[in-house]
Amino acid sequence: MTLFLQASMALLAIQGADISFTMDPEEVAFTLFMGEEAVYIPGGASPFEDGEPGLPGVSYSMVVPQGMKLQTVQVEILASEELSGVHNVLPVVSVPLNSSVPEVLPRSRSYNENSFPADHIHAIHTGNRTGFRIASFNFVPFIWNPATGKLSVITQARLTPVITEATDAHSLALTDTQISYAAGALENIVQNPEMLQEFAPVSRGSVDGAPWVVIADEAHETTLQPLIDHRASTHGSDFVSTQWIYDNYSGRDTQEKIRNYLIDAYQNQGLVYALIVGDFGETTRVSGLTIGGNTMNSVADLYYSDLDGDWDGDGDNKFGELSDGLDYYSDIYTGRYSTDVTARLTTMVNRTVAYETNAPAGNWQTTALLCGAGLWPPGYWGSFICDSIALRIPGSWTVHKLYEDPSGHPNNQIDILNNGVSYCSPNGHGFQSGIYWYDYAPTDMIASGNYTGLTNNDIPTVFHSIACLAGNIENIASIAERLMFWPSGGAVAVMFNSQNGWGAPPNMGASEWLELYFAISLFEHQHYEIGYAHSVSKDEFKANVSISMQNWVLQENNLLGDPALRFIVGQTGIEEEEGAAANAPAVFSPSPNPVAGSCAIGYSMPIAGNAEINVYDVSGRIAATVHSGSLDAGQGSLGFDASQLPTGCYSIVISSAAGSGSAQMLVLH
Ligand SMILES: [Ca+2]
Ligand SMILES: [Ca+2]
Ligand SMILES: [Ca+2]
Repeated sequence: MTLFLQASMALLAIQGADISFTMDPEEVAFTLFMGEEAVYIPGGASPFEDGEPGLPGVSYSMVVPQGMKLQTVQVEILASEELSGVHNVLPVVSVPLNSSVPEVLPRSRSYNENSFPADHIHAIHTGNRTGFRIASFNFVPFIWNPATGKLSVITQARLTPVITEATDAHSLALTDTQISYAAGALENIVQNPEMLQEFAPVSRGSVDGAPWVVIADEAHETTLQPLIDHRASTHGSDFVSTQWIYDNYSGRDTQEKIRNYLIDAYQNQGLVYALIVGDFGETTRVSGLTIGGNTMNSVADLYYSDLDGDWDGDGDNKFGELSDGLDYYSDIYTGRYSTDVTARLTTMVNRTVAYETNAPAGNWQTTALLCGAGLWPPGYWGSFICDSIALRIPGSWTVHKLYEDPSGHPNNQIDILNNGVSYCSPNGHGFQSGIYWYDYAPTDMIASGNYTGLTNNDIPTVFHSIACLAGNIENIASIAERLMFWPSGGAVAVMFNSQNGWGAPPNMGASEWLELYFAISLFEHQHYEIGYAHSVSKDEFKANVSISMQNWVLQENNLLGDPALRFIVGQTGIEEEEGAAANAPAVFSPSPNPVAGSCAIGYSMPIAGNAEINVYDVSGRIAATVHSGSLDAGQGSLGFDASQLPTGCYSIVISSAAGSGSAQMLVLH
């Protein structure tokens, strides 16, 4: 009865928490693409499938009481406003990052109707995140008549989430460590973090089981022993052989036996991290996820992180399908050493342990490398996502930006990596053999043709990319694997895709969103354990964005490396210190604001130095550069002409070696 009472009180708390939606019509912005209009709102993405009108929506997520789920969301439209003009809304189009944009865009029957969308609420979802119940939905605040082109925006609405008992929900008792780790992630994700404590799973305090395990063939135990010993001191560790698992756990195949062991250890022994050793084969789950005629047929290690259900809800022995009822929220943190070769495993073990115990000091710890190839020139570039990531990296860091444009690209990325880079985001066209620039030679970005030049073994890099196939471990040695096992240098962790990465030009595609959320998780939320940052980035993406090909991207982006690996910055405590913040520059909203033509942008520099002032649009792209070069200490003002910028909401960002600051600008024409 206690449980029922608690749920009832919580139900009231949630139902009292109506969401008051407001939107300034001036925040709606448009970009022409292939003769049609892409529609933007701040933080928005279109939740519709390919061929549907690409009107954007905003997502909301919340923690709900144990045993409950989000049933529906009632919408009361309080005000709307018709936008001027006739609007020709671009359909949603998902494009693999190594393919061309189709010349004729898909177009659904919705274009023949008189009102779209039929429903403003989409993507209602509830899942289990380490015992917490997380609910989310997407609200599309538009009414469009494809026949007339009239477009209205809902400017004010009341959204009422209605929760109900979930018959399939199970209650777990988890350890304090498991619960606090999950709560720490969810604080930044849900709209009601003040309810996390009340709606938490039951605590069982602590248990005897090790929070960190490595799963491997028993033949590898000796090779792994230095890492097992190291993790004994950092987290508490255990070696679990695949032979023991296969003998003691049931399942349809070796993969399911491993997962059933993980479920048992998670529910009963306080498991938090699992490092799985093995190349493509008996330890890798191949996903049968099919979306829009594409089947993944590649490795999805999320199978071992999201431990709800059996990933084959429809019972057809194909895993990870839309019909299989996945909730996509990680319950533990997993990573993989993708090898069965002792020498390669030795390299990974030694590099991981040395990274955490013996890494040299130096500027490499706060240096990032962002590479952006032409994705769909001349209109869409990998530099867009790189610029969005750069905004999330602390201003005190050194950020190398190597960007391709129609005249070519820089080609010193291997030298920069060898000089020392703790985080690298190489964004280009991917295949198993590497990630490539567009077609301006030389085309190797990080690929089989140049990775052997890496000599950064004592200062290895964490990689994350949107590229296609670069993390396909089915291949004998994809570039992700080569970066991990190349003995002279490369990576200490790699997060690449096992199948196609997906874009949605001219908007950010699903792969770019995940890439951005990883940067937010690592740099802004300072989740310095790589496996944790990787899982949390997926949780945050799932909870707060709804977009075509999202589930695909969540399955295919796998971590090669130890999930408990501590990012170098998290080891040494280099963070945004108060002293640095006091010296950080500031920028102010322009005068006048809103602005149609010329304006003045004020700034403040506590110390003299080089600074950049850029204007970013809502998707994080640089729309204009106001200043680049030295500025004296003190307050000043710069002229800026906004007449070339489309109507919309922009961020003005000042960054210098001492830090960064931002302000908002509204452009109205
Ligand atoms: Ca299935
Ligand atoms: Ca889950
Ligand atoms: Ca392989």
